[in-house]
Amino acid sequence: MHWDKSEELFAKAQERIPGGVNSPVRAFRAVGRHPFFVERAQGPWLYDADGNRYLDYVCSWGPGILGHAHPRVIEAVQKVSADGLTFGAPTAKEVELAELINTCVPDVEMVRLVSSGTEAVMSAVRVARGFTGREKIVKFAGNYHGHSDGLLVKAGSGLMTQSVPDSAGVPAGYAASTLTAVYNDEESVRALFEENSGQVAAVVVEPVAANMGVVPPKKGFLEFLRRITKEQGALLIFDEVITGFRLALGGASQYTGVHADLYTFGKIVGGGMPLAAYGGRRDIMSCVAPLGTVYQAGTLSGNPVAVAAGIETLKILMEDKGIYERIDRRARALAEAFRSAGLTVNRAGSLLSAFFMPDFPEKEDRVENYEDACRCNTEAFAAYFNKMLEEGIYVAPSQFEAIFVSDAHTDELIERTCEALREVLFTL
Ligand code: KE4
Repeated sequence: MHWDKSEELFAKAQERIPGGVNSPVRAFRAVGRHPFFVERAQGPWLYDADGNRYLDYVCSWGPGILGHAHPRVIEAVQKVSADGLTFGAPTAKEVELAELINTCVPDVEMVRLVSSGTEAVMSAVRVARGFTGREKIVKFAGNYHGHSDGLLVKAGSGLMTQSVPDSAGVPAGYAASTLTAVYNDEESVRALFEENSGQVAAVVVEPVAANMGVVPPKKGFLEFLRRITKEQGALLIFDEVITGFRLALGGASQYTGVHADLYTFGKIVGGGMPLAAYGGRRDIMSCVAPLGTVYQAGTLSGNPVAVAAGIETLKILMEDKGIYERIDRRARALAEAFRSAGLTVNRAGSLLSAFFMPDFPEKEDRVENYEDACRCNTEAFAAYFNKMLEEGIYVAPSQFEAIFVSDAHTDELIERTCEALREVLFTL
């Protein structure tokens, strides 16, 4: 493979765009190489500017559950675009998408469409504060909820203290209202509530974590979060930007049986277009302006083109629920191939991560929280990533991202991937 055209584009891109990319992870810095520039995609395939073809397991970080450029979604977008791209006024299609979301996730009695996952989570947190009249938010180390100031934080020094900014430009004051607990550690949550009794507006959690690599909740953990938030008068927010419509048509509440008060969605709900959403209990969402006093707005919220992509995607998922059995089965086959090579694998449905732990391949290990995940051998991961790319297989360019299986990854392609994995992993 060669990447001359991508190199040329990357040099130009870096002149005008910070790091040459519009989102940091795309710069491939974690895997020690320059990014390829994508020209087009179809089904499970990405094609780059040099004509290289890759089997895509990033799926644009999740939206691509149907594979790229699904004909029905493309047709819906083309058709609706001809009638205008944006009106800044309500449309029937927004109501249709809101009703489809409620059909899939009945807990979402009312929903607000926005343009990114960041905006969805930022808004849900503001609503939780407005509804409860409380200020503090509990999040978990290793969970990512977008780049709003109050959520770009990490655990402060020492135990159970306030969080500190995890980015330049975030005022300490913003971070101070966010408390950071340990994923899968009930005691760390209990202690924060005891230390901040009556002050916690909400716990925001990835019901299956996928931003420290995939880390599923331990048995009883989500049920515990549901109980303690109810006891403490705080809300439970499921950040389902990744898990929504992926773990099941009904997302994490269907997959785990645990029901939150507010949910955020992104990625799949927009069918690959810039559309996300937050919603939940009617009494809580009734706080949102103009109905209530919590302000949230957006010029392109509910954009008709994005809504058309979202509607068509959800309709396809609703019509063919066999999709979930297929993508889960294929992800299971991949997980087994990684495990047979001695990697530590976490999987939830069609989401999985293979961790290069220090004892790889001698001993299998466990990754149950951010601290475990940080023990990974990122150099070994980078070597694996680059060898897989040479094989024409594109996995996420970071140990702390997930592998996403789509319905376009046929059984034959999965088998081909497992063969490549075995070859690559045994030569590492
Ligand atoms: P966006 O603002 O990137 O649409 O969504 C933020 C977000 C919120 N919540 C969760 C659970 C998320 O995973 C994300 C974004 N996911 C990352 C990938 N892990 C997006 C990729 C990127 O940052 O370029």
